[in-house]
Amino acid sequence: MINEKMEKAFNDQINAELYSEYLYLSMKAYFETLNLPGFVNWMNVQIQEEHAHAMGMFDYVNSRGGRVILKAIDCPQTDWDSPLAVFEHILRHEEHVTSLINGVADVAEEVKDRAALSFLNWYIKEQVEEEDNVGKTLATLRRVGDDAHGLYALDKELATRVFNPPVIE
Ligand code: OFO
Repeated sequence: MINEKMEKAFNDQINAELYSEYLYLSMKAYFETLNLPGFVNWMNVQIQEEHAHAMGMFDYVNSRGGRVILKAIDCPQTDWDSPLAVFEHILRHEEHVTSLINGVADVAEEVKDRAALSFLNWYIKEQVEEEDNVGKTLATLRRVGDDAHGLYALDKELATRVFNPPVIE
């Protein structure tokens, strides 16, 4: 049976993951208006990943005899100045999510829930990958600057990203 404080930390994080999904959906809508299909595809993959992150915790809380309580999802930003501004936002957001995941792991340590800590290791490693992935695209966008050809080439590259359903255990 899961500890009450641990259950609340997971429920808060489920909300944060669903907010991430919603934020990336909003960014996808922005890229649709710019007619950049590769960026739209990248967002599509990101949306599916965030949904999988939320559902991983959803299933975990249930497997531990806990109760998932869903809350309202905050309204995401709807407009940005440029693709660069979007990726700067994503990196800031993922750094924030990393600190939230670390906070959930802190609760697991506090209540001595070793099973939850072991489960959270997957998320801790995933955040390293998320930040690295976004940081690389951000660096490319900074190099591209206002060059339309560079942006077109990056859009083609982002079009190749595929969603591989994660195995979270
Ligand atoms: Fe769920 O990793 Fe991004 O937010």
